[in-house]
Amino acid sequence: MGRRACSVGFSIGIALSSAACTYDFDEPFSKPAPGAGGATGGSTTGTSASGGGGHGGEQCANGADDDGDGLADCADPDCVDFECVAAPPLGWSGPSPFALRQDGAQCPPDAMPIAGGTMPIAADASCAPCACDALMGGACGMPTTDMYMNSFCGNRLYTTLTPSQPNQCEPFIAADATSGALGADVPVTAPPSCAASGGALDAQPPAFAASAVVCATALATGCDPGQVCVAKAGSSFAACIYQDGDVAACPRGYGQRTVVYQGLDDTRACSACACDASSATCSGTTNLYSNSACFGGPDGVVVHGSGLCVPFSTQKSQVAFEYVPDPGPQGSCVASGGQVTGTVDPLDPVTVCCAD
Ligand SMILES: [Ca+2]
Ligand SMILES: [Ca+2]
Repeated sequence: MGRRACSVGFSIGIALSSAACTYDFDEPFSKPAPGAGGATGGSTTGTSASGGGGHGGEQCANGADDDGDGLADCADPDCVDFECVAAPPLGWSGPSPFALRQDGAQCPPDAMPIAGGTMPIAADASCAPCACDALMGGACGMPTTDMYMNSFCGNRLYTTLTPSQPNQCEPFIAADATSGALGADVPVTAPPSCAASGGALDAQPPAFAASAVVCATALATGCDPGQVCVAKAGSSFAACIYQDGDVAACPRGYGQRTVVYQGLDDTRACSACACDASSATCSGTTNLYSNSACFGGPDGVVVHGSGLCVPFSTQKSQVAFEYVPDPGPQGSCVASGGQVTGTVDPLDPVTVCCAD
């Protein structure tokens, strides 16, 4: 049995594609809803970037004048932890505080964290071995027996016996020179099957090598043209600009490049277990009698498929044979499958470029 493809994402309002199921990661980062960040005000980590709520009730990254003094965000002197800086190059957002491997780091209230991590860890995965139950079903056909005119079943074929049904005495007219019998293989007329089991995936949940968070403050306002209102980076954060996608080169002055992925697509699974019953065989014997009623013990016993020529010398023309099948088909299945397929791939990259 396989495992569904899964995606793991952080709840940041960005839809993840092909998310057949979702892992719940412990979310180490604050996630204030846009415009409602004041609810988490005060849960700081003592960095200068954490005081998003200004003095006097002004929230500093929501684009609004919250305390009614006519000044919004960076324009409001209450927002001591925010500042106006030169706007980033075209196509980039920020600068915003960025933390890498800073578990528990809190973004300023009203910031919209872009949380994720760097490259995924190649977690171990294995499949339980595939196994096959005993053979079920199938059917065997009637084997022929060739009667030869010499005792070593050479090329002097006299006749071929074909039973009409098993366990039935069937007379035939023997030639005087009949002296050897060779039984053909018993055919498998309907292949049997086996129930497969095993193949379950045993895998560690996917994880990032390092967690990361960008404290996006894209809504903040209150600066002159050509500038943007941003949270000041602190000791736990670097000042960085960012852009959706995996951008190969960072702008001048922001040369520290990190690609943050916002989710992981886990398509690991096990290939289906299968059972091959093609090696199953049928068997049986044909008893040869020197009378036409299969009376008494047989005068020759042909084991089908053995390749052994059975002496059967008779001067009587009225003889008989009886095919006695073994239960079948018999044998065992060969299991296959149970191989790990799929990968863990990062989703939704954001390129973060931090100041040199
Ligand atoms: Ca505000
Ligand atoms: Ca204000």
